[in-house]
Amino acid sequence: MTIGFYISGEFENIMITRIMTVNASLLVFSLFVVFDVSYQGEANAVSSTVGTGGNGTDWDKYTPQNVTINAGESVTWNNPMQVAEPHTVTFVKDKEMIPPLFAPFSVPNNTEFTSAVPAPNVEPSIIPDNSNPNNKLVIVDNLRASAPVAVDSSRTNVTHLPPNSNYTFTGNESYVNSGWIWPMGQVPPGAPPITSFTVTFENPGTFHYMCVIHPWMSGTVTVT
Ligand SMILES: [Cu+2]
Repeated sequence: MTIGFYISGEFENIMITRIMTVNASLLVFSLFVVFDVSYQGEANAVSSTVGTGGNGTDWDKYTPQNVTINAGESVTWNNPMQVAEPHTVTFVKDKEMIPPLFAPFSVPNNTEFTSAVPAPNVEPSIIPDNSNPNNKLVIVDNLRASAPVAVDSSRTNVTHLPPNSNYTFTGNESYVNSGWIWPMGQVPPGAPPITSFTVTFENPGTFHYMCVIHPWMSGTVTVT
């Protein structure tokens, strides 16, 4: 890797994207190993169940893709896949709120990173911070993409939800995410144990959602 790559801002962005992509699995695994999470009970009032992903050609679809319910009812998403591929259920009010899976954060140059997992082949992604010579950039998992979270309409109030949440959705939120939903029994060691997400819809409307891992996956909930 040469310093020359980082002179142009555009090249830097390309490199960041590339590094983020290449190191995606490794970083996620590392972070999941040190996550400290707790369980919440499954929701009891459920009126619809939607599969996130399936098998064969349905692996990147929500089934059913569109559901219609009454206000006050709930939808529960699970992951019926036979391989350990996660999906998310993510309501995004506008495109700016689509979260990157990884993001660079600036830290002082003397910041040291010590691996917290016994695996021998891990290393943080660190590149120069061209906007501040005293700092460097470390590329980390974006919690907003990987964990259950809700952000209000002002984008300033962030609520971190427990795994397998039952979230009550008003429809005004700028962002609501399930976190990575794994198939039952296939949550990787140390990952947040998320195998479902339940949303209770308070108000009528048509609500679109997507998967942040596979952004071409989409579905709708129509509340009458
Ligand atoms: Cu997906």
